[in-house]
Amino acid sequence: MHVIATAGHVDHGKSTLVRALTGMEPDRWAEERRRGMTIDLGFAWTTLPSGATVAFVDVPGHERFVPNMLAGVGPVPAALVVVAADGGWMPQSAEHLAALDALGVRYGLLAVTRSDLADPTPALAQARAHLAESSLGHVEAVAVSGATGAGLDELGKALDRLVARLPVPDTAAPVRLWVDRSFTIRGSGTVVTGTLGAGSIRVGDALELAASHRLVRVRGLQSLGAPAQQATGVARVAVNLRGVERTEIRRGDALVSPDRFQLTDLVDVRLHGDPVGTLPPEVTLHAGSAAVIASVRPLGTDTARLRLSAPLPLRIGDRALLRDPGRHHVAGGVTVLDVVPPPLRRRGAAAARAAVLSTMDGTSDEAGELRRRGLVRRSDLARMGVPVATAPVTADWHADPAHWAALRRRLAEEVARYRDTHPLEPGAPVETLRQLLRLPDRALVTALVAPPLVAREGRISSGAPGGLPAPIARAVDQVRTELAGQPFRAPDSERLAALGLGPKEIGAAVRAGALVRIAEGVVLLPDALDAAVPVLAKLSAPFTMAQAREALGTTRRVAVPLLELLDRRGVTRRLPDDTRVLAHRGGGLD
Ligand SMILES: Nc1nc2c(ncn2[C@@H]2O[C@H](COP(=O)(O)OP(=O)(O)OP(=O)(O)O)[C@@H](O)[C@H]2O)c(=O)[nH]1
Ligand SMILES: [Mg+2]
Repeated sequence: MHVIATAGHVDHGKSTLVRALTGMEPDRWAEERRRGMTIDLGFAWTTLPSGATVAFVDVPGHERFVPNMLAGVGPVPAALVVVAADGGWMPQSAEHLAALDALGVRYGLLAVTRSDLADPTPALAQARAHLAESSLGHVEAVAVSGATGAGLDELGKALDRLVARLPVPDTAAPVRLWVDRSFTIRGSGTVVTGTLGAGSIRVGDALELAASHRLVRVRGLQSLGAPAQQATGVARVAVNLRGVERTEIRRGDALVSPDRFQLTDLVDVRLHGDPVGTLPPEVTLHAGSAAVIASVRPLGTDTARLRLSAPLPLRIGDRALLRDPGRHHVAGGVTVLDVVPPPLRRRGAAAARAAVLSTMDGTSDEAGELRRRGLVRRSDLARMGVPVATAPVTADWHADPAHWAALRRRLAEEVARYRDTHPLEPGAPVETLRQLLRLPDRALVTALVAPPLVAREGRISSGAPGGLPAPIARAVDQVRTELAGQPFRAPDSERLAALGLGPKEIGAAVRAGALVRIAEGVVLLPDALDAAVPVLAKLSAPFTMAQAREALGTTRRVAVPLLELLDRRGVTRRLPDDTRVLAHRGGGLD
């Protein structure tokens, strides 16, 4: 299906033409028919000679209803510009064309209507010249009469040529359905309609009410008046929603694929149209079917920051329109450059930001986005409208390579600094490092670890073996000297204190592998456990604790925990009568 919006001055024959083409009544309201004037959007559809289906969004031409017109045109990629042969180019012809131009609509067709009332040639030439200056460019033009039907066949063929040129949207794209109507159907509940630009909606889908992030369920679907299981953009769709009251959703709201759009009230944009400096401080931003007040902060010559009166689901590259409602003036179109722009706090930040924005054009730029943000989650990028092709640094985090390398250097520095200030600890805690590096996730700290750094038990250390502070290393050397020839004579607590080996120092020495602790306050050299085996092997089995203590040349303070440790390691085996044997496991202690 294709969707085309009408455009043109009031009473120039838009609705009459749609009626003649489709046999349907675009003016839905009694008041519209009574006044002979379109007030709100109308919808009608037909099959073209080729068999293609085209739906029309018929807009009002009266200047008072331009906001309605914009709500209809916003999500539609093509336009049928209507000019009356007897009216010629008029103010709303110009305003509607300015709107199409601002939105960057590139596909269009000109119909000169009421050609039974006047020679269409001058109006046609005049209108084509105006259109040629816009984003529509050089378009086909057809003279028609809604009254006599003259030119309608011609127009049908021209419409076929137009729709054949329309770009094919991505059916896998996330859904963003800008609501243009909402109503209730007895027995079904709330129904909303809109123009689906891309992606697919299926019955049963969960969608999000963008403004509130509320999940709603698609209970039923219609397209062109017929029930459907699925609708794929571009399409006119009516969505029956479960879990939402009619009063909770209205024109300007959007139904979106959950988690796929950034809801934002602050955007940086490039302006196409009036110079930024001539914009009033407040304008109306029209995006999709939404209209919100936007305060303008000029940044560069054609870039600005907009603060929106209500958040909208916007993405990088979106086109929208700025209008000064007081002056009935379309100030221009905008291309969204950034939906999560950085705050401008410091002096000179605005100028710096303008320089950055001057390099951006609203196309998805993964490398640029990473460069500007340093670190960002894949899901956040996707919400901004930037699909990610590179590999994450960890989990769903993506990093700018230069930023990542700098973080890696800083991590090494911080680990070294921590070791100097906390010599007794086995490395810097990951959480401390996360805070020092101002990282949003501990997983990033771990991901930054590269040799010679090592991560162990929630800490990062430089990994250099034997990295004991000098006083502890000296004390351990002294212990080694004193234990020479009597490896099981563990120093008593007094001796340890005299050597400066308190619990913390002993902990550090144990972690460094310089001592083994067999009980609280009882330390031996690391090879003592191995050395005990041949000594015990010389005893006749089974042996008692007293025999073992004597053979080892030590006291019960050492012998008891030492044998218990050997039991636990399966080197010795304790029998029911408290004697022991060596387990037969061929030597080694590991
Ligand atoms: N003779 C003649 N009258 C026409 C033709 N097209 C429209 N009209 C008449 O012109 C008047 C306005 O036509 P509409 O179709 O309502 O115009 P519109 O552009 O939809 O107007 P708005 O929606 O209010 O902007 C109506 O009285 C139509 O009957 C035509 O081709 N020939
Ligand atoms: Mg009309």
